[in-house]
Amino acid sequence: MQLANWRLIRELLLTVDAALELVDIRDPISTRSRRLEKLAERSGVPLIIVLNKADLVPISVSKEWKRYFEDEGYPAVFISAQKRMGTLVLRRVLKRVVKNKSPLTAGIFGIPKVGKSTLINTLKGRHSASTSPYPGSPGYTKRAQTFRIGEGVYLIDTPGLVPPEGGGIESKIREKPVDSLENPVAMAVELIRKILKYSPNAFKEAYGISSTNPDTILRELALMRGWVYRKDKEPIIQESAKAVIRDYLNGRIPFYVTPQQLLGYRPRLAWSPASKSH
Ligand SMILES: Nc1nc2c(ncn2[C@@H]2O[C@H](COP(=O)(O)OP(=O)(O)O)[C@@H](O)[C@H]2O)c(=O)[nH]1
Ligand SMILES: [Mg+2]
Repeated sequence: MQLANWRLIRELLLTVDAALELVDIRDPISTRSRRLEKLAERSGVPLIIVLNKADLVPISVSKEWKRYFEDEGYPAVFISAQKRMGTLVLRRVLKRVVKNKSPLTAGIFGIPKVGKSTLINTLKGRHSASTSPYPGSPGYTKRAQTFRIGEGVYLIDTPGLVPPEGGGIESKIREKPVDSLENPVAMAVELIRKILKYSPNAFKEAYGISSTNPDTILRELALMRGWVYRKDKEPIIQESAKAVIRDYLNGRIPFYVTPQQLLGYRPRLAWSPASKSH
């Protein structure tokens, strides 16, 4: 993973017409970067909140989070980069925020594991033959790649630029590749507690494990998978800890939070046909 480079991010923000901030819709507050948002604002660049992984939450929750960010003043869309859902709406909102400027270049930002690479692949897939480098300033080209995702629409990828923020468990598990995490067991225990708080049946559904004790969950998962020490057949919980973190990031453990649960805030959803809807 590359180091955060705010100078480079600032340089990129000066180059693009709009910024897409990808967040994980299962917990958008813990996966956003307020520092990026402030920097975009100071650079005068419109920033769209892109709530990704919407295939993992009920549609009503997606609508609530979209509304929550709109109430904060951001254009917001929910998508599933993996299931190719919502990408037409995203293109439409992008064109709207740049007032139909053409050609347009948007930067794609977000902390690790929110789905930036997946989104780029999905968007360029429709135009697979037409990816081409963007003739931009040479300063960022070492790290940023540009893709053409449609007629006059360019997307700049920014791999590894925006660091996780806030210091909570969502940032800790995204700071490094899972295999390099220094204390995966402690992190998995913290993650399991968070998941169970909002999703009490998560581990029953994901692994068939009914226990709600994090240590028991890790032990049982290791035994189930045959991750045991040869000598004494004791479970290797470092392995199950890493599996839990990976499965969580990949969406294999059912979990999400609502604005109401997290912030005590219930966005008012407008249902009338005249209102803006996704
Ligand atoms: N369920 C689901 N998983 C996704 C989606 N987009 C990305 N992922 C998964 O999230 C993980 C991180 O995605 P990646 O594109 O590598 O994130 P990046 O680090 O921001 O580039 C991968 O396991 C993806 O398969 C999505 O829309 N839905
Ligand atoms: Mg990536």
